[in-house]
Amino acid sequence: MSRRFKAVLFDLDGVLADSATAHYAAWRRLADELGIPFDETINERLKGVSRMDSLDIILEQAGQSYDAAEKDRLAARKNGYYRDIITTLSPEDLLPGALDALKACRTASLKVALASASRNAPMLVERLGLAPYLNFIADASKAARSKPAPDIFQIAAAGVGVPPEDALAIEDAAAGVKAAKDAGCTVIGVGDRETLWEADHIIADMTVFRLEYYITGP
Ligand code: B16
Ligand code: MG
Repeated sequence: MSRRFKAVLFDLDGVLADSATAHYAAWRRLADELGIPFDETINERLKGVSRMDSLDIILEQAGQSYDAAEKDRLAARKNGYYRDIITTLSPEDLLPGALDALKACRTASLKVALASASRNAPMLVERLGLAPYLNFIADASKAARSKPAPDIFQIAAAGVGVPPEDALAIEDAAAGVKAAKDAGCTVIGVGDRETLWEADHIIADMTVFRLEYYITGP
């Protein structure tokens, strides 16, 4: 699958940063406070999915319904718990292999964009010291629709001036893989094939990412 890609579009949570564990801890705290069952299987469905859609998935297990104002308050509460955790992050919390992947892209003179469903992406970029490696940040605040809609990847590709067909996307979530595929990108799934079956290629984690495997010469 080696091609002359011109850009690499990185997902954030679960690809560059270990913030998925922070999301899990924050949702778990909220679910425990509400007495709602929550486990790893439900958590997997939240990956790459927007905050409000994630809340709806969690509330499927609740024995009562919540109106829109209550849901807004619950989402804000979870986001407060999440932000408390991520304020403690530093460049040391980049996932293993992530920094090497970013550096390899820069060395190969590829455009690099972030394609994240998180409204907290700018804060994570700052905490993790990612700005010097990114040409463009596409996050939920720039897109009308969140993943699995293709918008965030289309915006990321446009942001670096590259057609999605010439971009390699790297994603850890089923919703994100679908978004990137529907945008027209070639997609590397980081995780397991069973969950990320729609990806063009699967790697277990970023430590085994080798840019030269995907990029042909000039
Ligand atoms: P926030 P990504 C996604 O980020 C997360 O994977 C997902 O679990 C989260 O619900 C979503 O961001 C929204 O995050 O509440 O911070 O706006 O993987 O697309 O970088
Ligand atoms: Mg992700």
